[in-house]
Amino acid sequence: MKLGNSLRTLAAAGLVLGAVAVGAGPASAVEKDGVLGPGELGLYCYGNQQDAVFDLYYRDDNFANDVFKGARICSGQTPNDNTESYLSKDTYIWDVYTDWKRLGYSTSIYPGERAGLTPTYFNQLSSAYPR
Ligand SMILES: [Ca+2]
Ligand SMILES: [Ca+2]
Repeated sequence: MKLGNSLRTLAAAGLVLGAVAVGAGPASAVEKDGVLGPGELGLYCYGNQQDAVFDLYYRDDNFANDVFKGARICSGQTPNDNTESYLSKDTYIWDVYTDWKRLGYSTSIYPGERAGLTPTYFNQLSSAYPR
C-alpha cells in the first residue's frame, strides 16, 4: 500500500515535469541532441554543414567525452578532431580551440556564421567557449 502510494506520487511528479518540458516549446534548445536549435553552435562531421552535428549551447572543454547523436554516418563517433564545418545559431561569439581546455590554436565563430573549417582547424577542434 505504501509502495503503491509512493509510485503514484512519483508518477504524478513525472507527469508534471513532462508537462513543463512540453510547455517550454521549441524555443528552448537541448544541447548535444543532434539537432541544431536557437542559441546553439553546430559543428558538423562533414563539410558544407552535412551529416551529424555536435550542437553546443554551453562551453565544452573536452569534445573527447562526447558522441554525435542521431542516425547519421558519424553518429556514435566522437566530435573530437572530427568536425569539418559549422553553423552558428547563437547570438554570442564562440571561441574554438584545437586542443582541450583552450589549448592549441584558436579561432572565433560569429553569430549566424556558416563556413567550412580552414586547414588548421579542419578535423582538429577539441574545445569551445561562448563569450
Ligand atoms: Ca540541440
Ligand atoms: Ca565534452
